[in-house]
Amino acid sequence: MESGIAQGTSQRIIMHLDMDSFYASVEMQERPELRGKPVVNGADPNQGKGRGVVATCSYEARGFGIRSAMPISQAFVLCPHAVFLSPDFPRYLKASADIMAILKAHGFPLQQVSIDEAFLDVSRLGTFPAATDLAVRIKETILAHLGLTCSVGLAPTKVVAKIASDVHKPDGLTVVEPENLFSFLAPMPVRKIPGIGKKAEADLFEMDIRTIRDLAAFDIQVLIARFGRSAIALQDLAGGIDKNEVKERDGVKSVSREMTFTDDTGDEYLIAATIDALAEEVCRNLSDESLHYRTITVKVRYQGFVTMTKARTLPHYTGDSETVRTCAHALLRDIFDGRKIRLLGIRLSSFDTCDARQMTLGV
Ligand code: TTP
Ligand code: CA
Repeated sequence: MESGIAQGTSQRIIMHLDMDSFYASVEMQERPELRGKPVVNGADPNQGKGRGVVATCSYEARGFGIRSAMPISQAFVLCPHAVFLSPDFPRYLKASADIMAILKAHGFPLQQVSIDEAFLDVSRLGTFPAATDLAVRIKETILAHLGLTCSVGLAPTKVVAKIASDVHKPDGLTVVEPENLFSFLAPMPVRKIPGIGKKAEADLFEMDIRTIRDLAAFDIQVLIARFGRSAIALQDLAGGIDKNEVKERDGVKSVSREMTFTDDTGDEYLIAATIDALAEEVCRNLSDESLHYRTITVKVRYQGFVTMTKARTLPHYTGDSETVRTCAHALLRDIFDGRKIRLLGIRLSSFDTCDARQMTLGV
């Protein structure tokens, strides 16, 4: 029995909250003169000769056709008079932590899924109107405290809540009650289903499957022959079936922060700055019990998804970010082999949960 389910009903109510143009909005909040302007956050455009990509951009910049992950040189061509800013990760990590604290304060199971995105299982509220009221209050609180807007989806499943939060961006609130679930999903392009990327979309197009309705109605045996057994889960999602629960983090035994780079990077300055920011962030709001955290683990995921971690246990851990920072840099030096890095993470944990000499390789 799931803890979040309202008594006497099996109806789940999942909230997905996603901040609007997150990095750009944090910048615009702190520099009001940028509001209303096209703001592009990412690599240096260098008058159109810059390498690297756009991390994100304001909605005004999107009006010029600029998008995340687009080459910065292309963004410059589309809107040369945009304000181009390089990312300031520590600020975004701080805003992220503040947002998650606001969400957590409501006491519902919370799963943070990225720097600016989280699920809440609010089934306990019992009805969608009550959940909608909460969503409005959360949006107001985030706006009042941080000056940032977000978009929220409410639905009976995680996947649909996530799709819903994206429908009326920015500053949206989209509610999909169970009786509207299939009519909401059916006309959407298959690409809206998380996990369906460009490649899978192209494969589905070849089979003349374009909408979620097409996918839901397609012969499952043919889908399995093409995509393997994962086709079953895929077709379930298309039919609105998704039993995934909101998984709370294990906040007692460890605390961790990770950052995925926009572009896999070998830039040692950026890597070092990210370690600094992660160390700072992972030490924020540590409670007394976290003083048991003596093991520091650094995780590096290289291009190609090979992941390495290395941990060190300190004799007397005090929880200060300087200690974590220094130790994390040393650990990184041990495992960094010059390949481009996709993701960096730092984890603090108790002695019991981690072998001090641990070194793992995984994919
Ligand atoms: P997203 O939530 O995907 O995008 P966003 O918040 O900027 O805009 P939206 O209103 O559409 O939600 O990503 C969150 C942050 O993650 C984003 O502000 C910057 C960063 N990011 C990158 O660095 N590179 C990327 O390719 C993407 C998609 C995001
Ligand atoms: Ca976002």
